[in-house]
Amino acid sequence: MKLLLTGFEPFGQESVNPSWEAVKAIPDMVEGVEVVKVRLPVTFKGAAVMLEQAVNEFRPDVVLCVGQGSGRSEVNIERVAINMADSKKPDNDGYQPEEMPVRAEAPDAYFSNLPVKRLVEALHEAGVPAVVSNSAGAYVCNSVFYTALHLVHNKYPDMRAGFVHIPYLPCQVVEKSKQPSMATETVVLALETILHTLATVNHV
Ligand code: PCA
Repeated sequence: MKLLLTGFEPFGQESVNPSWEAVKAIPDMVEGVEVVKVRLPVTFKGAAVMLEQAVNEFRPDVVLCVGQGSGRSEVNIERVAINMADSKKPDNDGYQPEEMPVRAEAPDAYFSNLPVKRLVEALHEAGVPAVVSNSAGAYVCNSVFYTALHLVHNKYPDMRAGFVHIPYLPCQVVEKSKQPSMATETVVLALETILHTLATVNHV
């Protein structure tokens, strides 16, 4: 199996993005799974282009994108990507879309074709707090998730694609009262558990 695993650069006031910290810690080969890692920009246009290029180049069996989910307290396995870019803050290019489609003349939404509930169960068995999430937001993460599923529906029907939002790192919440966080080692365990589950569970 070949896995394209993506994380993001930092954005907003942050100097680190927990998604890239965890993604870069995953070995290039895990239990016979070849892992290709890509760090995406937090830009609506650039991230989608880079993701599509990486998929075209590496032809992965699975694309798993990981992003910082500010305020989230568990690993969130996202169920649905919406065709909506609507941002309260500019991206790292200074671009701030309002109610724009991610892709023109494309469906309103796509469901992840990963076994989201099975992944949450596997994470619980591994001792990692995790839930299925029904919204990936309408910022860059959702756009990347939608782009991956658009590629599944239009170009690579055998590819599987999913998105995982993770909490802040502890170092990011030192001065953010009551904000949840999760250590990189726990997120790494979560990603390895997801990988193991996808490599061993065929179709759910
Ligand atoms: N989280 C943002 C974009 C990049 C990231 O790590 C989001 O949830 O859209």
